[in-house]
Amino acid sequence: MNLLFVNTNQTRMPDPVPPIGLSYLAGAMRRAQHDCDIFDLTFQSQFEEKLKASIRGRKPEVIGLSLRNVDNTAYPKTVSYFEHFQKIVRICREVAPETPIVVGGPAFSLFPEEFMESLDVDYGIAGEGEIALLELLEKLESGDFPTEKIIFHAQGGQVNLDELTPAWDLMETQRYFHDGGSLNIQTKRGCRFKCAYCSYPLLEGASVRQRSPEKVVDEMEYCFNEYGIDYFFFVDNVFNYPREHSIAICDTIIKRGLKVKWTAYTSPGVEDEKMFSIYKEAGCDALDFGSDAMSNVSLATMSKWFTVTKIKEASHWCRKYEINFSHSLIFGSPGETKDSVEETIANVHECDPTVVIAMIGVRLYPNTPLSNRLIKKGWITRKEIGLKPVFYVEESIREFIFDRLLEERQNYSNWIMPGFGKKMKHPMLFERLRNKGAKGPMWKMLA
Ligand code: B12
Repeated sequence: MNLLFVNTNQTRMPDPVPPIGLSYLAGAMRRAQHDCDIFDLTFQSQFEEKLKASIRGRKPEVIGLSLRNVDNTAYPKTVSYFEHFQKIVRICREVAPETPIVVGGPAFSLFPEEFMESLDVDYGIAGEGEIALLELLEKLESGDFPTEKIIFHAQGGQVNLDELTPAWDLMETQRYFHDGGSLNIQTKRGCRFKCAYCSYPLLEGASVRQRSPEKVVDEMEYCFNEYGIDYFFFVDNVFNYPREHSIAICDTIIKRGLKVKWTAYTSPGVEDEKMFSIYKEAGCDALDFGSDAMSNVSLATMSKWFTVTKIKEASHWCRKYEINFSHSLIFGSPGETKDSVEETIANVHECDPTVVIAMIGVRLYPNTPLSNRLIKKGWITRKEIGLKPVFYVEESIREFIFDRLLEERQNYSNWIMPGFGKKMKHPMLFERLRNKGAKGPMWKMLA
């Protein structure tokens, strides 16, 4: 079939993110002989007329919209992208009223019912798209229109990850690399941890499915040779779990002599000196630890499975092996007190990270253990956890926490607080740095 995918994401903070979901999806569609194109909104501020022209010119049989971010997940300066999605759907309907519109992507997968109710689209696929979309297209092609409007593929895990093939040729890959400082790649799907607030197991499934290290490094080599990409972002929820899998990838990079750098999300729970030393040898430049807190009480209430000791160790090894590192923290989780806040702040200083990314408030998503607990307690109803973002901030510290963290940010240049705008609001500076060839996550350069 003749397909047009639209990457609806225009967020450029902290960096423009190459739409890897669409890249793998289009790769899978092409393998099944579908003819695909991608209309990408990332680099287009005035896109209305161009999108219309693209639909008129291509005359797709199906339009696929990828919805990545519901909002910026930052509090208190929250930005919602819902009206932007509505506008895109309106344009598609206006130009091609008869063409089926299918939506997918992480934003949709988190709120499938809510989006289906509020967007004028025909079908939605929640979860990974490679198999589900192929099945849907087969049905549409044969005129057997499914009665179910939402197809759930979140926990399925039927996609053979060794068959993933990116379709970067359909996008401005070089521009993404220049403006964003890396190209992304995925080595596994799923997350087996049960952090109280987290949506990742809901998005990708609760068990980990791994891609063969050889295939991962084949993809890196391909991107290196084809596009000159020498800096990668591993988009896995937790790159260092399973530890052996991440090490096998590093060993393969080293064995093949691939001269690349990379960054990843990691957990301080799985680590030892050997791991960091191999990471460094394989080109690890920066790690973002999803630590969440640095007080054992707060870690426990968020159902984290590591302690402050492990966070300190991880920080120590990063410093020893000269790996840039950040700790991402969430202040205000249930049970947070002034003492736990002060303990976390003191430990941040002891860990001495390149930066600390501090968020206030826990964004609630449907079906997470935390949301279920809060619904049971009567703090919120399921219906209130919707497209309009809700953040939990522990009542007893609400007054105190904002001023306290702003004080840290004032005194220490390595405190980044996305919910307060400011520091992340220097696009000109970012642009200058990228023009000078700066690679890797922007936070590295903000300290
Ligand atoms: C890695 C990551 C990042 C990295 C990205 C680095 C990079 N170079 O790519 C960084 C740290 C930069 C980042 C930043 C942000 N992120 Co982020 N990120 C992720 C993460 C962990 C993985 C995304 C990913 O690449 N997945 C791998 C690809 C292959 O999967 P996929 O995109 O989901 O695509 C599959 C399906 O969704 C589906 N699909 C996709 N499109 C379509 C289209 C159709 C038609 C169909 C049928 C199917 C389909 O098929 C694909 C293949 O199976 C997700 C959480 C998660 N596990 O999904 C959060 C996530 C996407 N991020 C999120 C957010 C909020 C942000 C930020 C706004 C945070 C902030 N305040 O800075 C920014 C925005 C950046 C931007 N420019 O858009 C949220 C979005 C939901 C929400 N609350 O709005 C998520 C879901 C995390 C969460 N809180 O639950 N992020």
